[in-house]
Amino acid sequence: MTHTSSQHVSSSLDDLCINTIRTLAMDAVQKAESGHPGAPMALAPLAYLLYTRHLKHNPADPAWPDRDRFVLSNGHASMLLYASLHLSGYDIPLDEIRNFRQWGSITPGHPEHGLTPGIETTTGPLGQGFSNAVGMAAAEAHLAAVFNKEGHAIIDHHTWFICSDGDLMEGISHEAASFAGHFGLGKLIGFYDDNRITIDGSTDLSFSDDSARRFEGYGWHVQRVADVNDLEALDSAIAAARAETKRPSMIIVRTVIGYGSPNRAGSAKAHGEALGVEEVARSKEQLGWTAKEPFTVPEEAVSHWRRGNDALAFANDAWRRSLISYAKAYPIDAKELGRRLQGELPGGWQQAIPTFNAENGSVATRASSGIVLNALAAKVPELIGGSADLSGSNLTIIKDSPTFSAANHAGRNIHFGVREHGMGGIMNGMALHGGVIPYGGTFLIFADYMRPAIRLAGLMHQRVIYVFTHDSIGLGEDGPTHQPVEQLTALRAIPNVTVLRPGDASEVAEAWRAALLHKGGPVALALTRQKVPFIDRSHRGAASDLARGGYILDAGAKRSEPDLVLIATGSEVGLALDAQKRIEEGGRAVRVVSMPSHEYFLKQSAEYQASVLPEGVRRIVIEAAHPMSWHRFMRPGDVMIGIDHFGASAPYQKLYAEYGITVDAVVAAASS
Ligand SMILES: Cc1ncc(C[n+]2csc(CCOP(=O)(O)OP(=O)(O)O)c2C)c(N)n1
Repeated sequence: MTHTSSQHVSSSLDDLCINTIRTLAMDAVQKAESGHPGAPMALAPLAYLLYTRHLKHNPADPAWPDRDRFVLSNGHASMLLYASLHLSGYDIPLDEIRNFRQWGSITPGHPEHGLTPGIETTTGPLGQGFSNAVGMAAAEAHLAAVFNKEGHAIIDHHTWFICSDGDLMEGISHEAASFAGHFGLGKLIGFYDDNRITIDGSTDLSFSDDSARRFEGYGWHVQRVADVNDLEALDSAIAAARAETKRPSMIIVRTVIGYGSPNRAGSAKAHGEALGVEEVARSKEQLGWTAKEPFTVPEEAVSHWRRGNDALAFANDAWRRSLISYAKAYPIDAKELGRRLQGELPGGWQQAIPTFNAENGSVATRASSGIVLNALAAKVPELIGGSADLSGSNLTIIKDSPTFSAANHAGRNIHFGVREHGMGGIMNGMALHGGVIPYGGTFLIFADYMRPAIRLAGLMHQRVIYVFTHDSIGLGEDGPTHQPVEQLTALRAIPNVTVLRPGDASEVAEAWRAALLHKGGPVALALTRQKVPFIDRSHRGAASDLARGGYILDAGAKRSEPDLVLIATGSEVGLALDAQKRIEEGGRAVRVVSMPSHEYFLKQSAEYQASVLPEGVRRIVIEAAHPMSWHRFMRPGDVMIGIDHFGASAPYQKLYAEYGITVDAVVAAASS
């Protein structure tokens, strides 16, 4: 939205609107006796200005696809958002503000995506929101490049964010900012709340970066505003930021934390605790707020906040009309865009999934993954992603697509650079934006570098796909720094994260199918560097049973009820089949269960689970990883053949032999 200069002058009505945020923040935190009043009180003018004059949004239709995205990266200032959204007319009743931070409310301590209308992403862990905003801007740039036509800018919105000292101290903000500068995300506009206060006190204690030069160094367009209360200065900085279309913009805004509070303003005491009843009263007095009742929302403030809502609704309608004319001129593109924005997969995509045989299937699972990804990418154009500088190892390149670059945002191969954490946050932002399904690769060991973003993908139920290769000591010579041990267990421990460790090429194909069909959470593929044998399934369980998480791969020569079950994943499935043969030579009935996913298996009925893993039958689990996540499938007397110590630098065959992850070890355990 552009606005005439007559609106730029701060009026007493503007002040009333701004102070309504401040008083709601004070009151809500006071009532909850917990929360963060300082940043909302400081940033109220900026939020007011953005929501009423600059954001292209429609409170009546929070899901409008071409809306501007707004991210409050310093999510602890959530009351800034809740108050602004309430005052803008989003469906957040005042009672919800009264219930700030309470059980069952839609106003939790930190903003949560999917819970509250108008909240684009879950923020709180500092730095994550920053990277989400970068991902949203990347998705917008990509979709605009793919779908916009001459005279039809059907995807054309900005991504705005506010960040704080804490966000800028966190390393992920460096990764994401560097990415945004390099890839020329010109419709990304950020504000840095330069209040020089963190929890411990003044930033003098720990932070003396020259943030302006830092962002200039990334290739951002940087401006300063000396006082957040100067709406005119903010407005003109925003106009300049909009005019800059090739570079992301950062506006460094000087604020005073706890603005309005006579005894807390400018001090760390304003950051994260209620002001106290008396200080709230004093602050209201200082702000010229006359109402005595807490949670007072003056009618003039509401109507002034919403004065532009008709125009916003009209803009939303105009976009819908432009979509109709786009559909007339470009019916195929319009249908495709609609499908992608709905998150629906294209018809017939599953037919693209290749099948493997003994000739082409005896390869590392990372190699079969690269083949499946390329076959899928041809049919699923919303698959877009890459690797954190390991594309040749992760095999994540889509061979017939160009590279995503500042000059060509239509490319689907994203070189995330050596920025795993940034990649995780950017992927979350892309998925949240919609219209794309992001994937990103690195070595499984470096999942640790992106773990906070993976956790948020789980929390936000986002469809992102991780391609984690080099998934065990089986990577060999790179040694213990690169050999994952506890990572599978650690990923399995994150709620709503699905880990798939396929055992051969056929399971890899099924793992990708499952990853694309999987809605409501991230999927992590764990893939080998080393070759694994193709598994002949003519007399065995079908790879499609991967979708059940665990299944009877080989019922044993006798096909009777087993007296021993071998459970294995990934590269250890072949080993289990070899061990089965040896143990059965001794006359026993041995079943091999392939268990590529704990999460899918635990979703099956108790009957199914018991039919695969019969109670009372001894189990040996084989996985070249830490045993901790397997204990729930193990009973007294069962054995895990795994590894609970760091690996070493040597050829992988030697490591498996030295650490006792061998057929002999399984045979020995079977008779122990
Ligand atoms: C990754 C992470 N570490 C620590 C915290 C806890 N925390 C919340 S706010 C904050 C710092 C507050 O300073 P600033 O970011 O400047 O916010 P302000 O004081 O301006 O509200 C910290 C350490 C967090 N939310 N996320």
